[in-house]
Amino acid sequence: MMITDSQIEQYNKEGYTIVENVFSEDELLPVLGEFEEIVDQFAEKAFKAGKIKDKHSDENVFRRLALLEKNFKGSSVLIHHKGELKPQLAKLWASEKLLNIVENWVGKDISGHPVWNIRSKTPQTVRMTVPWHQDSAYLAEGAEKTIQPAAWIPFLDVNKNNGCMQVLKGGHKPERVLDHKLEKKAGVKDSWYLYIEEKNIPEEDIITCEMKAGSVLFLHQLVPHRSLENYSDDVRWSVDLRFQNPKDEAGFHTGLIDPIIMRKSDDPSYRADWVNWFKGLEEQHTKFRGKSDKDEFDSTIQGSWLDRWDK
Ligand SMILES: O=C(O)CCC(=O)C(=O)O
Repeated sequence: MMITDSQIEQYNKEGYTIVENVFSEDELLPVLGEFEEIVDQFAEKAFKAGKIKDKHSDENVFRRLALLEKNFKGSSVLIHHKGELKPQLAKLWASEKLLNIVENWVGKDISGHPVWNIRSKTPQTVRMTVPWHQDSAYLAEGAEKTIQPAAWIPFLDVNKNNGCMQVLKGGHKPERVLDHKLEKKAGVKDSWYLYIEEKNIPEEDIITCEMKAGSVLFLHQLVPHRSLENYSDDVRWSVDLRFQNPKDEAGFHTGLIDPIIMRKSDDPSYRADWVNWFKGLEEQHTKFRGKSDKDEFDSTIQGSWLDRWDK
């Protein structure tokens, strides 16, 4: 078991824990290869549509999107929203390593939650810097009662300079969803983010989570967290993947897609049915992006969580 009793305890008490070296470079590389493919496909499309003049094809996966973003603002948001789940990332998500860890909170039956993300956090990109929030605030009321740990996994070493995560130690303890506001209303153009006002974040409880690539930050669904600005030149690639027990409420507004069952306690040979789930994800994507006649380079999205707050 990769997680210790004291880390499990820390998660329960403080709302987070970091497990180091869960994934090796060899395990991360195939997923980075998929990010590369996603960026390449995007660059080809953007080039054909006349949005960019240089595809920056010779740049590596940590640089290329940063340059594309410089040439065409919104590139990274489009990639983030596309939410393209490919087989290697699916494999990592449903890996024994992650399932054996989250089993400690979720139980022996485990699903993956439809809210998951590839974060292509390009340097100094306002819409890729996530303000203080609790994950449950993005779901339907009541879902905060479901144990729903998130696994946040960086693909490069992360620190204060390149946009690592911060969590509010013990901030899940009130066991409720705090008041959230809409960034959009506060003047951040085209933002879909919710935020908790800084006055409600006690500075002395903020933990800055500097981590090595392949380590995993586990977050309780109610612990406030945010990511810092990326002041480096590289794209801070990470994923956040969520889990829960299949019998519990997912709280996913659209109702378009259920959590994907990854482990069944009564059937050790069971494997997740990714093919059908991928289809559901595509429908979900269309719905979030709004009307289907929308320009495919328009990076705005609609989200039902925006109707829950700040009325
Ligand atoms: O990766 C980030 O920048 C933010 C991630 C986050 O806030 C989340 O996973 O809920």
